[in-house]
Amino acid sequence: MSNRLNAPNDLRAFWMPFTANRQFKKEPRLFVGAKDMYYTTHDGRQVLDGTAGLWCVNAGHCRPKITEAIREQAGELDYAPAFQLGHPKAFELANRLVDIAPEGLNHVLYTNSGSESVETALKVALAYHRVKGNGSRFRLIGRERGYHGVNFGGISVGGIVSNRKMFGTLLTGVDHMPHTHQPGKNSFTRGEPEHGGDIATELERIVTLHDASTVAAVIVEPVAGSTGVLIPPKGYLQKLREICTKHGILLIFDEVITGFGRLGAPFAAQYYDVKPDMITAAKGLTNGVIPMGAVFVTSEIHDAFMNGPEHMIEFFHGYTYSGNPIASAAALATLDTYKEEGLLTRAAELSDYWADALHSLKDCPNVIDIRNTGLIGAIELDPIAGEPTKRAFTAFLKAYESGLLIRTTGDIIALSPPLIIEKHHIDELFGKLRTILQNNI
Ligand code: PXG
Repeated sequence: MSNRLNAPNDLRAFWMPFTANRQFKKEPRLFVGAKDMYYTTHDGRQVLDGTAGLWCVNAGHCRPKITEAIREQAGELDYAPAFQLGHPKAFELANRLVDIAPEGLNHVLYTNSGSESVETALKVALAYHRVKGNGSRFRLIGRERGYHGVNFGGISVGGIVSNRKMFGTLLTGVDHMPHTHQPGKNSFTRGEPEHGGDIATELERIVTLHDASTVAAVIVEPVAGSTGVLIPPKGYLQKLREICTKHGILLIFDEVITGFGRLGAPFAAQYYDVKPDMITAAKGLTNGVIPMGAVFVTSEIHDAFMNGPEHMIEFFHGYTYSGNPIASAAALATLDTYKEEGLLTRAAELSDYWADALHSLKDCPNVIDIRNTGLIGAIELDPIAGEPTKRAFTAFLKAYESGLLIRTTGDIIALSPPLIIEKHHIDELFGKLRTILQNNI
């Protein structure tokens, strides 16, 4: 039986997210199945997943334990009110999460996405200073080219122009550090670039400008993902930590992409050995299967709220689906799968092989930079004059036709496969990509 039967015949009603809707609807690309490293398309082809869906399917597709946990939970307890009531798995999960988080990040708030995790963390930061008697700390500092989801707080501290420019004044009291990309100086670096660590001192300048007493928090992605993979230069994150500590500013790592093993440690904070005051997470938390996010906070932050009359709500924030039973069950099964298969550290074992294969594309036409860390890779292409993004989008379409899923942003190809990837998949991925790039797209 052909999988074509699964194709819908009218695509108009769904206004698709971050998609060239008209191009897509002329030439639809639909997935109808997935298993481990491969998708099945509506026309019955296998496509190697070079991106773990959207950086989220870290354990690979349709893993039995996760599927079964969801099935069971749906039949046992489908929903429990999230406010003033609970269910056991949300607590069990929080304990399991804290166990793998950097030391000291002992408490978890649940959300339903990376965007909501960011909003939650920014609100915790503002409220924390207020409950500590420092209500004048209202400023939030992000970074150029940062991606923190698509809600108003996230796009305010974010630094991706096309995600911001349509949406009015955004949050007030926000400033941005410069990004760390130094083309030319750091081109074709493996791992952390040599140059640019000193860019962190720009934070000192911004803090001086506004006065530290007005600054609540700094938020950065340890590795900037969406903008096209910018690896932190040597010493950069350490320096940010120093400056924040010196001035009593909270440091938030947005680990929506880097969390759950992407770099070879559970979190980038551990990989880079820099401890933030909060971590935002989502995606790999449930292997992308069910929407769920989390914000990790230190005991110091949590405990600051635990005062006043005991019958009072301590923090006026939360979602109908915070810690949803089915999402909690999926997350627990995901953590089991990660543990049983050693996936939270697997990227460390494979990263040299990955980096060798990735950097071997250096000689392909129009490749102007290649960068990597853990199981992340980026290939920056020279834009076609007057037609930015077209070269990479063409590569994306050709890859899809040839049975390979890649992500592109601008003229950058970003790769982030499931952490179950084997060496022969890495060979298949870069073999296909070489053929595409050599054809002078
Ligand atoms: N923070 C970071 C660092 C992210 O990467 C979000 C927040 C928002 O998460 P939600 O779950 O609200 O989408 C993200 C999401 C890509 C790509 O291809 C990246 C994301 C989402 C979709 C595509 O780079 N990052």
